[in-house]
Formats: sequence, structure tokens, C-alpha cells
Amino acid sequence: MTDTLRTSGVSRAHGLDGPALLDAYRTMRTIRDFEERLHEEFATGDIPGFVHLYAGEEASATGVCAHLDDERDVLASTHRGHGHCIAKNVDVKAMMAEIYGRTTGSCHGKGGSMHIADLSKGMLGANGIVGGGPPLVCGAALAAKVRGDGGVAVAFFGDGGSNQGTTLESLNLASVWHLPAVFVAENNGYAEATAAEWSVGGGSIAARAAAFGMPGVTVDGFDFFAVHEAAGEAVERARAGGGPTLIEVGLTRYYGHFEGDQQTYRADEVQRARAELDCLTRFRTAVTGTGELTAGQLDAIDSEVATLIDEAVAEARVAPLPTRADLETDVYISYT
Ligand SMILES: Cc1ncc(C[n+]2csc(CCOP(=O)(O)OP(=O)(O)O)c2C)c(N)n1
Ligand SMILES: [Mg+2]
Repeated sequence: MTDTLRTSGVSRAHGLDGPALLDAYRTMRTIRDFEERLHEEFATGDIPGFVHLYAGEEASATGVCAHLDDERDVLASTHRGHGHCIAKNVDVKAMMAEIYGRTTGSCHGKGGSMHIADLSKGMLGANGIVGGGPPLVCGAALAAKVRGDGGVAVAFFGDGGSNQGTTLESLNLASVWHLPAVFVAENNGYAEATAAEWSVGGGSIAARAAAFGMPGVTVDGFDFFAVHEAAGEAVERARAGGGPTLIEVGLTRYYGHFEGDQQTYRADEVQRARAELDCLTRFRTAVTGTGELTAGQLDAIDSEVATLIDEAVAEARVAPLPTRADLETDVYISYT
């Protein structure tokens, strides 16, 4: 585990009012329930393709995306993209339908889990290519810079993705082009079964920022407030023309690399993270402790989200599958 995982306590001076705190909790809860339900549903064999779950990492997507708007800010995600999509306001029912391969899905059932995209929300897409997001974000950030609308582009990638040439090249481009970009390295300790402690040369992803002349910070990814604060500074810097930032977020994924992974490469760290570090539990303890929110308000969100996820699965299961004729739509050229 990285040092960030040993950090305890929750940062305080967050400047978020009650509705913003409720929004943050709703987003984290929605991601958690969406993923835990997918874990169950995938086991039934009814979901086609591969699924990589984001449960455990909710504070990262939520803390970063709380600073983004749908109109001008864009995000490029990874193969583990459901949390990023939800935090970027992609419709949850359309996401579920997409994962089930249905025509009512965000991409009409043709993308599935690893290709959920919604340009109307600035969601450039989940991405099956490790290291595929950072170059896209350089292009999007350059477009925002040329437009001069204050838009910011954010790339999420993993510890494995941090070692890809595409990512390192993108950090360099963002630096020399002085782009309004934020690079968020979600270090969950593994790339498939390969430990980050072994694969990340130099030991710190954030430290690489210095080589590219940009700020680099490491934050505790179980602490929504810590992520929110670091991302706030980075987004503000980017909007103000101050260039890119690299944020390394330390966290743990609660499930295997993909559904079906036997996880022979790790022992009790998930149990420990769930018991001692869980971002939802820590958030609840923090905001009820200060009296900013009540347990009742949070419980109400829990039931609201449970209903949403139940409906999303029920609707996805009965939605139509694409037909042969649909093969010729949503492609770059028209065959008709
Ligand atoms: C270019 C490329 N190489 C290899 C793979 C196979 N692959 C899929 S996920 C993954 C590990 C990614 O690890 P990390 O970036 O840490 O993300 P995490 O799965 O931990 O969220 C690999 C090697 C791929 N999809 N794309
Ligand atoms: Mg990883």
C-alpha cells in the first residue's frame, strides 16, 4: 500500500454548503450501488463483455468532477470508467442499458462498459486502451485554450496507465503547450496483477510532474475532501491559464481487476480498506460529526439511490437489443 493509504482523518476547510455535500454523497453512493449491483448481475451471465468495477475509488471521481461543468469541461476515462461517467453526470439508466448492450444505452448498446461516452456531458469516453485518455485530453484542452472559454480537460488513468508512453508524452505536450489540463493518476496499487510498487519507476507518479515543470501532488483517495481540495486548486489553475497539474490519488479497488479475477496477488487489504478507510463511511462520519448533515439526510439518499439502481437494472433487462439494421448506424460514414 502507498503512504497515502495510511493517512487518517478528513480535511476540514472544504467550503462546501449543505446541497453540495449532499450532491457529493449522492454521487459516491450512486457509484457504489451501481458497481455492487453490477457485481451481482454480472454473475448471472446476462451482461455481455468485460466489466471492471470502480467500487472503493468513489472519492476520486467525485472529488475531481465536483469542480467540472457539463458545458465546457471534458473528461477522458479508462477501462474502469463507470465512476467517472456517473460523476460527470452521464444518465445512470442509460449507462446501465449500455452495459447490458441495449438500444436505450448511452451509445445505443454498441459500446458497452468500456466505451460509455456522452459528449453532451463532456464525457469523451471510457477507454479500453490503457493510456488512451491523456492524448485525447491534450487535444480537448488545446481546443479549450483556442476557444478561450475557460474550459478544462481532465484525464483519469491508473498506475499502470502512468507508465504508458502516451501518458508521458501527453504530460510533456500539456507542459509545453501550457494546456488547461488536469492529469489524475488513480494509483490503486495494481495494473491487473502487477504491483505499482514494482512497476512505477521512482516510486511516485506525482514526483514525475517536476520533470515536466508542472505541480504534482499526492492525495488520500479515501478522503473526498482531500481529493476535492487538490482538484479544486488544479482546476482553478488550469482555468486561470496557469497550465496543467498532475494529481496522484492513492486508493484501493474493492473488487478484482475484472469480474472473474481470482485475486491471488493480494490478501486482506480490501477487508482493511472497507473496514478502516471507506470513503463513504468517512464522509458520513465527518459531516454528521460536524453537524453539517444529519444521518437522516444521508439515509434518504441511500434509499433514493437504491430505487434508481433497481429501476435502471429492471429497465435495462427488458430494453431492446440492437438489430442487424443498427449495424449501419452510428458509424462514421452512411451506408444507406
Ligand atoms: C495499451 C494496452 N495495454 C494493455 C492493456 C491490457 N490491460 C487492460 S487494463 C490493464 C491494467 C491497467 O492498470 P491501471 O492503469 O493501473 O488501471 P486499473 O485497472 O488499476 O484501474 C492492462 C494492462 C490494454 N487494455 N491496453
Ligand atoms: Mg491500477
